[in-house]
Amino acid sequence: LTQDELKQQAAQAALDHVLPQLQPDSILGVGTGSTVDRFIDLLAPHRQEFRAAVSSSERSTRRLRAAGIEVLDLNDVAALALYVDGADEIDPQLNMVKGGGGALTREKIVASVADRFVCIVDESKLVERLGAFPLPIEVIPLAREAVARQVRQLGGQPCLREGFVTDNGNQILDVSGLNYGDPAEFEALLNNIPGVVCCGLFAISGAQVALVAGQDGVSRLEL
Ligand code: DER
Repeated sequence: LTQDELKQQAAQAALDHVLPQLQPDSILGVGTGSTVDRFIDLLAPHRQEFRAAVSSSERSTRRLRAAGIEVLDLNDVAALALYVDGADEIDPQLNMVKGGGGALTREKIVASVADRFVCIVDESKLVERLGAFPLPIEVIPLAREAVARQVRQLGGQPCLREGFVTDNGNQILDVSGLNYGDPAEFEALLNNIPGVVCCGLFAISGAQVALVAGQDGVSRLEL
Protein backbone atom coordinates (compact mmCIF):
# COMPACT_ATOMS: atom_id res chain seq x y z
CA LEU A 1 0.00 0.00 0.00
CA THR A 2 1.21 3.52 -0.78
CA GLN A 3 1.56 6.13 1.96
CA ASP A 4 -1.56 7.87 0.62
CA GLU A 5 -3.52 4.62 0.84
CA LEU A 6 -2.28 4.15 4.40
CA LYS A 7 -3.36 7.69 5.29
CA GLN A 8 -6.80 6.91 3.84
CA GLN A 9 -7.00 3.78 6.01
CA ALA A 10 -6.00 5.75 9.11
CA ALA A 11 -8.69 8.33 8.33
CA GLN A 12 -11.31 5.61 7.83
CA ALA A 13 -10.29 3.99 11.12
CA ALA A 14 -10.71 7.36 12.84
CA LEU A 15 -14.22 7.71 11.42
CA ASP A 16 -15.15 4.20 12.58
CA HIS A 17 -13.71 4.98 16.02
CA VAL A 18 -15.34 8.38 16.40
CA LEU A 19 -18.83 8.02 14.89
CA PRO A 20 -20.25 5.75 17.65
CA GLN A 21 -19.11 8.30 20.24
CA LEU A 22 -20.80 11.29 18.59
CA GLN A 23 -24.11 12.64 19.84
CA PRO A 24 -26.28 15.23 18.06
CA ASP A 25 -24.83 17.95 20.34
CA SER A 26 -21.21 16.75 20.07
CA ILE A 27 -18.53 19.19 18.97
CA LEU A 28 -15.48 17.57 17.39
CA GLY A 29 -11.95 19.01 17.56
CA VAL A 30 -10.18 18.68 14.21
CA GLY A 31 -6.44 18.96 13.55
CA THR A 32 -4.45 19.75 10.44
CA GLY A 33 -2.63 17.87 7.70
CA SER A 34 -3.15 15.54 4.76
CA THR A 35 -4.36 12.63 6.92
CA VAL A 36 -6.87 14.90 8.65
CA ASP A 37 -7.94 16.23 5.23
CA ARG A 38 -9.02 12.70 4.36
CA PHE A 39 -10.79 12.36 7.69
CA ILE A 40 -12.74 15.57 7.05
CA ASP A 41 -13.81 14.32 3.63
CA LEU A 42 -15.04 11.05 5.19
CA LEU A 43 -16.92 13.03 7.87
CA ALA A 44 -18.94 15.02 5.35
CA PRO A 45 -21.77 12.49 4.80
CA HIS A 46 -22.12 12.16 8.60
CA ARG A 47 -22.38 15.87 9.38
CA GLN A 48 -25.97 15.50 10.67
CA GLU A 49 -24.77 13.06 13.37
CA PHE A 50 -22.95 15.74 15.38
CA ARG A 51 -23.30 19.45 16.09
CA ALA A 52 -20.15 21.09 14.68
CA ALA A 53 -16.36 21.20 14.68
CA VAL A 54 -13.64 23.34 16.21
CA SER A 55 -10.68 23.75 13.87
CA SER A 56 -6.92 24.01 14.47
CA SER A 57 -6.07 25.95 11.30
CA GLU A 58 -7.44 28.12 8.52
CA ARG A 59 -6.63 25.22 6.18
CA SER A 60 -8.86 22.81 8.11
CA THR A 61 -11.56 25.46 8.56
CA ARG A 62 -11.78 25.87 4.79
CA ARG A 63 -11.97 22.11 4.28
CA LEU A 64 -14.59 21.65 7.01
CA ARG A 65 -16.81 24.38 5.59
CA ALA A 66 -16.44 22.90 2.10
CA ALA A 67 -17.66 19.63 3.62
CA GLY A 68 -20.76 21.44 4.93
CA ILE A 69 -19.61 21.14 8.56
CA GLU A 70 -20.18 24.13 10.83
CA VAL A 71 -17.00 25.50 12.43
CA LEU A 72 -17.33 27.11 15.87
CA ASP A 73 -14.97 29.50 17.66
CA LEU A 74 -13.17 27.73 20.50
CA ASN A 75 -14.28 30.56 22.80
CA ASP A 76 -17.88 29.48 22.26
CA VAL A 77 -17.17 25.89 23.28
CA ALA A 78 -16.93 24.69 26.86
CA ALA A 79 -15.75 21.14 26.18
CA LEU A 80 -14.65 18.82 23.39
CA ALA A 81 -15.12 15.08 23.76
CA LEU A 82 -12.63 14.23 21.04
CA TYR A 83 -9.78 15.76 19.06
CA VAL A 84 -8.59 14.03 15.88
CA ASP A 85 -5.19 14.96 14.43
CA GLY A 86 -2.11 13.58 12.74
CA ALA A 87 1.52 13.71 13.81
CA ASP A 88 4.97 13.82 12.29
CA GLU A 89 6.34 11.36 14.84
CA ILE A 90 4.69 9.36 17.64
CA ASP A 91 6.41 7.05 20.14
CA PRO A 92 5.07 4.01 22.04
CA GLN A 93 4.15 6.27 25.00
CA LEU A 94 2.03 8.37 22.58
CA ASN A 95 4.31 11.38 22.87
CA MET A 96 4.30 13.23 19.55
CA VAL A 97 6.23 15.64 17.42
CA LYS A 98 3.83 17.82 15.46
CA GLY A 99 3.91 21.00 13.42
CA GLY A 100 5.01 19.80 9.99
CA GLY A 101 1.92 21.58 8.70
CA GLY A 102 2.71 24.72 10.68
CA ALA A 103 -0.44 24.64 12.84
CA LEU A 104 1.14 23.37 16.08
CA THR A 105 0.02 26.25 18.32
CA ARG A 106 -3.69 26.05 17.59
CA GLU A 107 -3.44 22.25 17.47
CA LYS A 108 -2.03 22.18 21.00
CA ILE A 109 -4.67 24.67 22.19
CA VAL A 110 -7.64 22.77 20.76
CA ALA A 111 -6.18 19.43 21.87
CA SER A 112 -5.83 20.83 25.41
CA VAL A 113 -9.58 21.41 25.59
CA ALA A 114 -10.49 17.91 24.38
CA ASP A 115 -10.94 14.94 26.70
CA ARG A 116 -9.39 12.50 24.24
CA PHE A 117 -6.76 13.04 21.54
CA VAL A 118 -7.10 10.45 18.76
CA CYS A 119 -3.92 10.45 16.67
CA ILE A 120 -4.18 9.12 13.10
CA VAL A 121 -0.95 8.19 11.34
CA ASP A 122 0.55 5.93 8.72
CA GLU A 123 3.15 3.58 10.11
CA SER A 124 6.06 5.75 8.91
CA LYS A 125 5.31 8.12 11.82
CA LEU A 126 5.64 5.49 14.56
CA VAL A 127 9.16 5.68 16.02
CA GLU A 128 10.85 4.05 18.98
CA ARG A 129 12.29 7.42 20.03
CA LEU A 130 11.31 10.95 18.98
CA GLY A 131 13.95 13.14 17.38
CA ALA A 132 14.53 12.37 13.72
CA PHE A 133 11.90 14.87 12.51
CA PRO A 134 13.12 18.51 12.89
CA LEU A 135 11.18 20.03 15.80
CA PRO A 136 8.92 22.94 14.73
CA ILE A 137 8.97 25.88 17.18
CA GLU A 138 6.63 28.82 16.68
CA VAL A 139 8.41 32.07 17.62
CA ILE A 140 7.51 35.74 17.82
CA PRO A 141 9.40 37.30 14.86
CA LEU A 142 11.12 39.79 17.18
CA ALA A 143 12.65 36.92 19.14
CA ARG A 144 13.64 34.66 16.23
CA GLU A 145 17.43 35.00 16.56
CA ALA A 146 17.31 35.12 20.37
CA VAL A 147 15.44 31.82 20.41
CA ALA A 148 17.75 30.41 17.72
CA ARG A 149 20.77 31.16 19.94
CA GLN A 150 19.13 29.45 22.92
CA VAL A 151 18.26 26.43 20.79
CA ARG A 152 21.88 26.15 19.59
CA GLN A 153 22.94 26.16 23.23
CA LEU A 154 20.73 23.09 23.63
CA GLY A 155 22.55 21.35 20.77
CA GLY A 156 19.99 22.06 18.07
CA GLN A 157 20.42 23.40 14.55
CA PRO A 158 17.53 25.85 13.95
CA CYS A 159 16.37 26.57 10.42
CA LEU A 160 13.86 29.35 9.64
CA ARG A 161 10.86 28.07 7.66
CA GLU A 162 11.38 30.59 4.84
CA GLY A 163 8.39 32.54 3.55
CA PHE A 164 6.02 30.92 6.08
CA VAL A 165 3.82 32.92 8.45
CA THR A 166 1.60 30.98 10.88
CA ASP A 167 -2.15 31.62 11.30
CA ASN A 168 -1.08 33.67 14.33
CA GLY A 169 1.31 35.89 12.37
CA ASN A 170 4.46 34.27 13.75
CA GLN A 171 7.44 32.41 12.27
CA ILE A 172 8.62 28.82 12.66
CA LEU A 173 12.10 27.48 13.39
CA ASP A 174 12.56 23.84 12.40
CA VAL A 175 15.22 22.46 14.74
CA SER A 176 17.21 19.32 13.99
CA GLY A 177 19.76 17.56 16.16
CA LEU A 178 17.99 17.92 19.52
CA ASN A 179 18.15 15.09 22.05
CA TYR A 180 14.94 15.38 24.06
CA GLY A 181 15.85 13.10 26.93
CA ASP A 182 12.54 13.13 28.81
CA PRO A 183 10.21 14.65 26.19
CA ALA A 184 7.85 16.27 28.72
CA GLU A 185 10.75 17.94 30.56
CA PHE A 186 12.22 19.14 27.29
CA GLU A 187 8.85 20.54 26.19
CA ALA A 188 8.62 22.51 29.44
CA LEU A 189 12.19 23.78 28.95
CA LEU A 190 11.42 25.05 25.44
CA ASN A 191 8.13 26.61 26.60
CA ASN A 192 10.13 28.76 29.02
CA ILE A 193 12.36 30.37 26.41
CA PRO A 194 11.15 33.97 25.98
CA GLY A 195 9.75 34.37 22.48
CA VAL A 196 8.68 30.77 22.06
CA VAL A 197 4.93 30.68 21.41
CA CYS A 198 4.68 26.88 21.20
CA CYS A 199 6.89 23.93 20.36
CA GLY A 200 5.93 20.82 18.40
CA LEU A 201 6.61 18.42 21.29
CA PHE A 202 3.27 17.03 22.52
CA ALA A 203 4.49 15.16 25.59
CA ILE A 204 3.19 17.06 28.63
CA SER A 205 -0.09 16.07 27.07
CA GLY A 206 0.09 13.53 24.27
CA ALA A 207 -2.48 11.34 22.60
CA GLN A 208 -4.76 8.87 24.41
CA VAL A 209 -5.11 6.60 21.40
CA ALA A 210 -3.21 6.23 18.13
CA LEU A 211 -4.60 4.55 15.02
CA VAL A 212 -1.60 3.40 13.01
CA ALA A 213 -2.19 2.27 9.43
CA GLY A 214 0.34 -0.34 8.32
CA GLN A 215 0.78 -2.82 5.47
CA ASP A 216 -1.04 -5.49 7.47
CA GLY A 217 -3.93 -3.30 8.69
CA VAL A 218 -4.63 -0.60 11.25
CA SER A 219 -3.33 -1.13 14.78
CA ARG A 220 -4.56 0.73 17.81
CA LEU A 221 -2.15 1.95 20.47
CA GLU A 222 -3.75 3.00 23.72
CA LEU A 223 -2.20 4.02 27.04
O1 DER B 1 1.38 19.69 11.39
C1 DER B 1 0.91 18.73 12.00
O2 DER B 1 1.09 18.53 13.23
C2 DER B 1 0.19 17.69 11.20
O3 DER B 1 -0.69 16.97 12.02
C3 DER B 1 1.23 16.78 10.59
O4 DER B 1 2.14 16.48 11.53
C4 DER B 1 0.66 15.51 10.00
O5 DER B 1 0.54 15.78 8.68
P1 DER B 1 0.25 14.64 7.61
O6 DER B 1 -1.02 13.95 8.07
O7 DER B 1 0.06 15.44 6.35
O8 DER B 1 1.43 13.72 7.59
